[in-house]
Amino acid sequence: MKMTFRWYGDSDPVTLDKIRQIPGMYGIVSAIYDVPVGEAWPLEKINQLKHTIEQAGLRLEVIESVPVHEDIKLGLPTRDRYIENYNTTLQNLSKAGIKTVCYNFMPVFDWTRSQLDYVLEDGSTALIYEEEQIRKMNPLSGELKLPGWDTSYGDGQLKNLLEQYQQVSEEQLWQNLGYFIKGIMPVAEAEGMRMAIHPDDPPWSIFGLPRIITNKTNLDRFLQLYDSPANGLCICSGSLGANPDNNIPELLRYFGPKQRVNFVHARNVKLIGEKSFQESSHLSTDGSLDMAEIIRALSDFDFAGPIRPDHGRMIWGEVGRAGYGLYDRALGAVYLNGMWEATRKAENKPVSLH
Ligand SMILES: [Mn+2]
Repeated sequence: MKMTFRWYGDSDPVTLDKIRQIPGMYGIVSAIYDVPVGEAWPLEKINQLKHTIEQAGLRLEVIESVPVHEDIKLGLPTRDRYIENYNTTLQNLSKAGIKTVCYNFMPVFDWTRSQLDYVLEDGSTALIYEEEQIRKMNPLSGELKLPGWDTSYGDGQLKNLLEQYQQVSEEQLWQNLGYFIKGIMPVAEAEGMRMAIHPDDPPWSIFGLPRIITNKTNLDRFLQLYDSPANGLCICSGSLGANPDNNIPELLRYFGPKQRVNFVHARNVKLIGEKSFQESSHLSTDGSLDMAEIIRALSDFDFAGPIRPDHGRMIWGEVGRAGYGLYDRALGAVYLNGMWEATRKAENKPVSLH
């Protein structure tokens, strides 16, 4: 298990120098943020990012994410050009020595929450999702104010996009995903890369949009689209864990030995009702997930890949990007590393696998 930390680039108030001081920190998860979605990432920009991270004494271990253009998800004829660009990006990343790439296939909206600064009992703030609040929002009203959703679309564009998705059923989205996967995996495989699809967050349909990367059955179906270790998963415990039917340790023990767990997001989530949850600290006692069992499951198949603490609360007066402050995520990283060490030593297995 390699502990990593997400970094949003030079504008991130959580600097690389700070990240480096977190005990047991191995690498960085980052991306190029100033290339428009769908265009190929130039090798120079990738090398520059890599250089900046290495100058700080860390490694660029994972790219999260290379976003997938909506035309690919919609299955439009223009998708071939975007798939070609995607492959160029993968080849350039590979040239720079980066082999793990995370992405998702959620239509229009990435992770979705109803509030980003919900005050928990201890005075910290966290992201929460309440289905009732989300249901009240109508994205077609043109007045959608979705917390944390960075709108790069004009009003008319969003409406247009949502209307286009009215024609896309879950089955159609599977077809479009299959087309994309078959278009990129030969390149990823040839480059020795390990792609990691992030589950939908939350793992159910929102605003009537189809969502398919949601549970074990669908993860299995996804892997069958292209049977190769290059075609793998990011098991995000908080995303999948928002549905109590998803047993995260069981998923890890099922997909891990098949060499399909290419990246792990470890975070806890506290279920507070039907399709509703609060993000909590990483500690098992604070949420609904057994984090120790998740670590044991990773140890069972000697997980040697990258893992990162996922969203954290805002604590100790920190301000910044919701979910991505320094303190609570650093506590999460140390907690996860501590459990890994204890688990490995109890099992007489090597702590370090790299
Ligand atoms: Mn995640």
